[in-house]
Amino acid sequence: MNIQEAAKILDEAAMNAEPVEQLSLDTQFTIDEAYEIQRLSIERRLSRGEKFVGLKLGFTSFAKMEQMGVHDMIWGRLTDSMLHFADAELDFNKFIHPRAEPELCFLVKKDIDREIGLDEVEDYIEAVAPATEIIDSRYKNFKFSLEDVVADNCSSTAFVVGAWQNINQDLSDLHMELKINGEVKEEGSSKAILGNPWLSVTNASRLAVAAGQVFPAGSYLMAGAATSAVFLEKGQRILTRVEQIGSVGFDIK
Ligand code: OOG
Ligand code: MG
Repeated sequence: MNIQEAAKILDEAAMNAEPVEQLSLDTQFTIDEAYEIQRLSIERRLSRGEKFVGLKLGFTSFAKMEQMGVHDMIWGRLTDSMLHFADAELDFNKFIHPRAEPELCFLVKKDIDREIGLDEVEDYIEAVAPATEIIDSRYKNFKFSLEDVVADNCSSTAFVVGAWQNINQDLSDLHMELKINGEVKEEGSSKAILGNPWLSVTNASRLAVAAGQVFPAGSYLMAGAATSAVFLEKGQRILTRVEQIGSVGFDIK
């Protein structure tokens, strides 16, 4: 397949909020090629003036792997056009079929340019915040293979970050919930994120740095969803609450 052409198709699908057929339906490509398509599609955004602001991990929880029928951790790139803060208003019409998931976001303190271990994460991370990721697969019916979703930058479209909190607390078993219009739609524990969300930092350092993607001081790392994702509709208020860490809400207009 033509990797540049694939990157263009996915980039334009995101820009126009128009879904496309899964790339894997008519051509076979490898995971390495999928990451190259992802890199090139992000290059297109950067060349239009967007800025790289961090990374996300996906399929760090069994709930998500089961929901989407895939079985491997994946990572994607975040740009400033995806970044929002508490009480943001997001425009439903900019999305194809958005879904929300409750997450934790880490703020990088020191450039992560090599694989780091669990005993080092506190030297590299400044703070943690409650966050919601909005994913919006560019593929029709939100259906994809692992290679498809990696090429599509892991369905990244937006993320909403709450107030930063100190990291000197145990993050391994915090209750997390996603509320829509005041009603709990999904709930679980931060344990669902790889058994311990700090492992998202070590895994991101392993995967991204091996692929040549450093994440600098000041960048964000979305740790992956603790629960399945929920489809969104116009007019909703979405809130992620994490025990001890706090809440973050936004509106979809
Ligand atoms: C892929 C993105 C998965 C997560 O937190 O597990 C993800 C998708 O489900 O479309 O962001
Ligand atoms: Mg996610």
